[in-house]
Amino acid sequence: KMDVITFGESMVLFNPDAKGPLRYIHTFSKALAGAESNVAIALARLEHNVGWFSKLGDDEFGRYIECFIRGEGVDISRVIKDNAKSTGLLFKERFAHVNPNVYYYRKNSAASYLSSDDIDYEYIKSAKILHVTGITPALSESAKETVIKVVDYAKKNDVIISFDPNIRLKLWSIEEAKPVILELCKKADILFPGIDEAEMLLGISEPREIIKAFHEMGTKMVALKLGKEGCRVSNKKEEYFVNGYTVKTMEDSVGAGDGFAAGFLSGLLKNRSLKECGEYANGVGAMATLVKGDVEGLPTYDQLLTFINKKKYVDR
Ligand code: KDG
Repeated sequence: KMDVITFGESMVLFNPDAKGPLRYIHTFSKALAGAESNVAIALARLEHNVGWFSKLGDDEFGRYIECFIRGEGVDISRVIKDNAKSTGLLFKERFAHVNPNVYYYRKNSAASYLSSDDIDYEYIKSAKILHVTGITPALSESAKETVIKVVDYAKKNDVIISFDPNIRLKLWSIEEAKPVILELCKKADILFPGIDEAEMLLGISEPREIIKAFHEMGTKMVALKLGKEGCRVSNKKEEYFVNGYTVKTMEDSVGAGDGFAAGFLSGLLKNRSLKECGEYANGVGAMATLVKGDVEGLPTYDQLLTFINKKKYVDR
């Protein structure tokens, strides 16, 4: 049985080698981006059985993505190739005073043509947990329909639904996003909202009230991300605030949320207490920010335990 299956668009990320407006940038480093594959890679490093899929162009960028994700030990057997479409790209633009700015080149990408006919439903059924994000329904009508259909199917077959709202206002407006994301929040067994996202969705900013509102909607477990403060986790019966870990130099905040989700899911799969799941989540999220790139900083299980002070660090 697969521990976690996830799907969603992965893209080739071009990271500028210097700060400043892209028109003055001459060199970029190639890397991998995509919220769902970030979660898959994080979970694979934490020793879980994970599958990820998407629709890729039959091009060099698609092959790069496949090789990278397969190389991390993730099952990519359900990846679909579309030889008439291209793999999506994204460019980051870095400045000293704000989070990185992102330019997407993903309109009409292969992944945006993902449709419910592409899905291997037996594969979905073979997972303990299905993880999806609010990025996929923003890509196209067919991608939106696919996420909803797969979630409904998984739910009917007793697969646990994990959902990260991941609201991307460069892909759709809050008016378009809100009803779709809220529908998915209701279906979720485990939900990973950021505090700002919760505010956009519910119009509430107090963590306890946010959690109460999501539970009333039907969500069983909520791990509310509070940035560097940490998180508040609840399963209706128990609720805790879990302190975050301070990092001295944050290299790249992108990917922290995906690390957080993976850390939490890993804790659940390892039968840890709710509070420990929150600690794993905070730990993996913080470690993701230590290295430039979405996935390069993600820890192995041993590295995570050392970071959260549950294991002694041996340097030589
Ligand atoms: O969570 C990180 C993602 O946002 C990043 O990898 C790019 O998937 C991406 C997106 O759609 O924004």
